[in-house]
Amino acid sequence: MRPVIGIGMVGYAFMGRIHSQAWRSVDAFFDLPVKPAMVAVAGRSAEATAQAAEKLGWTGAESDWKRLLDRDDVQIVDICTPGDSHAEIAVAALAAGKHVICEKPLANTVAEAEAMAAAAKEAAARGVRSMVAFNYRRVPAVALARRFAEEGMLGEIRHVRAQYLQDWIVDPEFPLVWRLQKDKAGSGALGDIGAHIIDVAEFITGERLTGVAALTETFVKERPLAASSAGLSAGGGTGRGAVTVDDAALFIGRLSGGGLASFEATRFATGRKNALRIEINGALGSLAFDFESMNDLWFHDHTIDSAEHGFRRVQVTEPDHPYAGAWWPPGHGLGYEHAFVHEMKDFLEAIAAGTDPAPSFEDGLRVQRVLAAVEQSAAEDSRFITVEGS
Ligand code: SOE
Repeated sequence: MRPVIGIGMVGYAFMGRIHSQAWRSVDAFFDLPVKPAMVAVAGRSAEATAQAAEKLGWTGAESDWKRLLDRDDVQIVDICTPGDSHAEIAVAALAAGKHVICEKPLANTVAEAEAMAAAAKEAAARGVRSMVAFNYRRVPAVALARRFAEEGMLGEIRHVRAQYLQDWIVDPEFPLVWRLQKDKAGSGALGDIGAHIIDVAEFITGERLTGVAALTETFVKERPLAASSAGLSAGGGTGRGAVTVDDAALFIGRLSGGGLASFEATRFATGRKNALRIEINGALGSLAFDFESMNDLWFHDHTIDSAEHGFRRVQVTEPDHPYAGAWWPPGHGLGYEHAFVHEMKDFLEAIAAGTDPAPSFEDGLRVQRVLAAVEQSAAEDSRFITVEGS
């Protein structure tokens, strides 16, 4: 009999739904050393939380997240709330001896992220683990890209070209949901989706962004107040309010290995739905990935005869590819939700092995420092800003 590990999740909107799906599936597809139990979900309204628990597969419901910390049957706290509550919940949960997985970006400010990283370090000394949920690292093609880079197939990295393009708020009448409010979300496209491409770039290359110069813009400055919101759809109410975050962020940067990088995060790329794209050019070869074709990784081997040069499509659906073998027969492919299952698998395995999972809160703090440097640069006429701690 494997030991049971109880999970308490905070928040049940878009991220809570997908984390629930991951917790429901992970034990069915991976051979885990522990058995996850979906003990309880916490939210503010008792009635709505009970309904969410029933729908999403949680045994219990709590109308105050603090009650999860008092429960002996909860060993993991999974934070799926907007960024303004991450620090408070994570620090309290770690102090209560709960392992913590927290949605990205880690926090809304560098100060909050520092407090979380310090709490995580102190907790790790007591065997309590923490992880920030940068899910795209665990898309098989992205994990394979890292493997290629680690194996030296790219050689010295000269360029990273990363984009995260969405278009869900192009309509100026789309309401002012929490992701468009600085006090709730910290920043806009920058923190929400720019954070992902910073993490993916650093993950694949194993390098750090050491400094940036940036431009940000808010194209639609005022929107209808939100009457309701679910996932990325929302209904407008009466009255209007100011958009207090960026709609788009562009920045260039230097990599710790000497390469140059460019990043673009926008919610105004009409026709691009969830295009997380990255191309990396090394001295020996290049990689290209686009989440809109997430089962493909494109690889160019620059060491072969130039007559055969060109990008080759690797279909990342085979048993030898990261995570893929646990799922369907070769060639059948995966979707958005699978990376979250992989995240839970790796987190549970690290807890059982007594090792620190990645990305750590320290990694989340580093991304936060890049976000802060981008904001500072944009506020100072694109002045080049050195990333703190790099
Ligand atoms: C909204 O922009 C969002 O849901 C992000 O918050 C997620 O992190 C990303 O995976 C998809 O887009």
